[in-house]
Amino acid sequence: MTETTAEDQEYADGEDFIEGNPMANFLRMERMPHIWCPGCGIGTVVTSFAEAVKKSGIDMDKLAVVSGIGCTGRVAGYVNLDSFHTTHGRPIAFATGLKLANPELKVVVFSGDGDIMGIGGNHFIHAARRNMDLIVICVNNFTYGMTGGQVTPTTPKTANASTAPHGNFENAFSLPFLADACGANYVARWTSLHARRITGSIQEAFNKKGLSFIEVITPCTTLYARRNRLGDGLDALQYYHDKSEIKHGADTREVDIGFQDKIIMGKFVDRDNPSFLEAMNTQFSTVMGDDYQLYGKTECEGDCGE
Ligand SMILES: Cc1ncc(C[n+]2csc(CCOP(=O)(O)OP(=O)(O)O)c2C)c(N)n1
Ligand code: SF4
Ligand SMILES: [Mg+2]
Repeated sequence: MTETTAEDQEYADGEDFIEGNPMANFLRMERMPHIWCPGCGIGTVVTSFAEAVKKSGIDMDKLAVVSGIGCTGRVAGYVNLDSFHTTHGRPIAFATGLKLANPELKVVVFSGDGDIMGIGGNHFIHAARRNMDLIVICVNNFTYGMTGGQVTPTTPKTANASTAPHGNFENAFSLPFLADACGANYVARWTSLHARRITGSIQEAFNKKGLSFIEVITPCTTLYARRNRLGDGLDALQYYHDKSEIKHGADTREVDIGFQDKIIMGKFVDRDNPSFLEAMNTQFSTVMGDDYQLYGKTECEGDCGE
């Protein structure tokens, strides 16, 4: 049993705390066990997220998680927050509505590569273009895990998939490049081996305005790894260990990932361009002057019109 630290105890909010499981207050324990396969990395990303929530001291009543459909989409059902398990491809659209209806909320989209970059790709590029005040965590396992291992927009070239039995020949999206090019304020990539780095990035993202995008490369052991004869979850972590390199500030045009090739990771983009809410307040204040009441004041601290 894990030892309970003073920090855990403090976080635990009294009686609800289940001794020995420092994550118990963060999770809907009644929904355990989860559905994820042995060696799957999604749980690691959830733990890193929980750590970030804990360390940042963010008010959990002001934090919401939105997922689409897929193995990663299940996250929304397991976190003990206001959370929404929406339709496949639509979590960013849903999250945008949530944020604009209640700008006080920190809204986190937590979903898969197929969900956010395949069917939901259009929502992603426009949210990034608008620099919408959202945190988007994309669990990139290079496949449609839940539905049987089909090719996604991030499947590396030559990799085998159920819809590419002779190897994928399509170009893959490089997600950090896409996010950067579309206008996101913060862009980072890690693998699930780099759990503390993921936590650090999420903590940073909590303090950013505009769109923060965090990609986490993590194995789908059951469909992607098995089909490509890459071993189990531990073998995936070994690959991440051997082939990853941290390059903060790297040019996102140069961070694409080939099959079992090197993985460049780090914080690539950290800028403070006006977020959607800031830009809206600036424009409307300029046009309407004192007749305009700033919307979502916490976002712009009352000086958006300057
Ligand atoms: C509109 C719609 N299209 C297709 C599906 C079927 N579907 C459910 S989950 C999924 C794949 C999810 O893949 P990804 O987002 O990468 O998540 P993962 O399972 O890999 O974590 C698909 C295609 C659906 N539920 N709804
Ligand atoms: S099918 Fe893949 S992504 Fe889904 S839980 Fe299993 S290992 Fe994880
Ligand atoms: Mg996926």
